[in-house]
Amino acid sequence: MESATGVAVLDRTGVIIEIFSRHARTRAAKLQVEIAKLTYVAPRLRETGGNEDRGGGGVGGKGSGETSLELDKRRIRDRIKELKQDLASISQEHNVRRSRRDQEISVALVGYTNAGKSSLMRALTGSEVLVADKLFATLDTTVRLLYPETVPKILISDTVGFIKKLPHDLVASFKSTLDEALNASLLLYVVDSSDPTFRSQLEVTRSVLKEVGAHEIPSLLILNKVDRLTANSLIELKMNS
Ligand SMILES: Nc1nc2c(ncn2[C@@H]2O[C@H](COP(=O)(O)OP(=O)(O)OP(=O)(O)O)[C@@H](O)[C@H]2O)c(=O)[nH]1
Ligand SMILES: [Mg+2]
Repeated sequence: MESATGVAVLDRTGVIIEIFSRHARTRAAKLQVEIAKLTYVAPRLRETGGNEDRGGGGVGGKGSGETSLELDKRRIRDRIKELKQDLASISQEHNVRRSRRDQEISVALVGYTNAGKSSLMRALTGSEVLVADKLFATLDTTVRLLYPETVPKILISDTVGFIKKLPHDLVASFKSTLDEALNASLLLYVVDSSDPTFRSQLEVTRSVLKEVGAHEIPSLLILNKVDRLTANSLIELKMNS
């Protein structure tokens, strides 16, 4: 396909990493995208038996003057190690901030990508987080106070959306999402109720969170985008959920 079309051909994981890459703005997001690319590319080097030019760019980030496969692999390993150290120091800062917030009541918005988590974040906190009709618009968790302010104060966190059939440990932002969720006093599972597959999307979110034990945390189901439903399907939804 690549030689016939002259463009890079990616599999599902490759496409998702590429989307992440295009949306990455912060240092943490960029670091983890590079780690994911390299982690994903390294085993593929073995499969294809070489590091030939991939034409249209895409996932790769090949350096110049790489000659042998072994050398490439060693360089990739070294680079991944270096990037992970950088990222670890950033997550350390996040952990310190999170532990300072330990005494506070916190609510985490979790759910499938594009469900409307950031829109709800805006509505609850009045903050200007990015909302977009895209997969993975949000790549970093954001924490803001519920507004108007309450006593005691309540913190709301917007997190990275999940998606089916993705090895979630490939991209570190999922780890910070999971940490955020684990630390929350309440989870709001946001679903796009106008999507016919919302039940299976909810299941993806639930099962990923269950893996880290976050299913023990009290939660509410938020049926979002009900304005897109017909009156009848809304009634049906109310009866069946
Ligand atoms: N019709 C309708 N659209 C909505 C609603 N809530 C959000 N949207 C739209 O859905 C799209 C995705 O919204 P976001 O809030 O960015 O979704 P998200 O869950 O944060 O998505 P990611 O950060 O990409 O995982 C945007 O185009 C929103 O304007 C709603 O209640 N009704
Ligand atoms: Mg978002």
